[in-house]
Amino acid sequence: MITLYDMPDSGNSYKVRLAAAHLGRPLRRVTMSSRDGSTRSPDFLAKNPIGKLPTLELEDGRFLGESNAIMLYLAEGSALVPADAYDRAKMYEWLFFEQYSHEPAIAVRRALFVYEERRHLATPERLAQLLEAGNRALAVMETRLAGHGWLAGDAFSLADISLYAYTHTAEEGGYDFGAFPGIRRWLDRVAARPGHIGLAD
Ligand SMILES: N[C@@H](CCC(=O)N[C@@H](CS)C(=O)NCC(=O)O)C(=O)O
Repeated sequence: MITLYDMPDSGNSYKVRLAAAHLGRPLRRVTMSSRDGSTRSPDFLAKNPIGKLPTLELEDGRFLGESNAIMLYLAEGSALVPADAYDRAKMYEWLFFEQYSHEPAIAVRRALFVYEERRHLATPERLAQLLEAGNRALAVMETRLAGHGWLAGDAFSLADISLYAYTHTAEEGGYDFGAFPGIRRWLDRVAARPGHIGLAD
């Protein structure tokens, strides 16, 4: 069976578990933590040189890092990857957006609130900068979701799974969905999909 090295409270790890649940792919989970130094151990760095979770171990012993790359590997040939070339490229566009413009603000601001050991990094300037950057990302999503059911093409795809992972916890980071009704409705639609699992599942 494929093994997922993951961190229970991490949206990046959750993405992979959510995609696997929708695909009906069982995963053996090895739970790790960024707090105990295990992601910097020589043993783990041999699996993934950047020392990050999630990391996937294939049945033949090869490894794969980066949450969106892992999802793409697991979902290849499935309905979670649009068959149409343009829709597929739009899905990739959202996956790159998620890593460059969304997660670095939304996930990081939430972490400053949720993790005790990060509180000292939560200066007013940093919080304001992350709020502005995160709201900009949420506004981009709202523009799409105000008039469409899903992010890429007309069907639920990896784009929705990837962006759901941290968007659904954004309020814990102080983001207000008041100006983003399309995102709210989309979050409900994603959570209502058959096969959906929560962050803590
Ligand atoms: N771009 C990576 C980011 C992975 C990442 O930052 N993982 C964090 C948890 S969310 C981590 O492994 N932290 C532990 C550490 O850096 O030691 C991905 O999408 O997988």
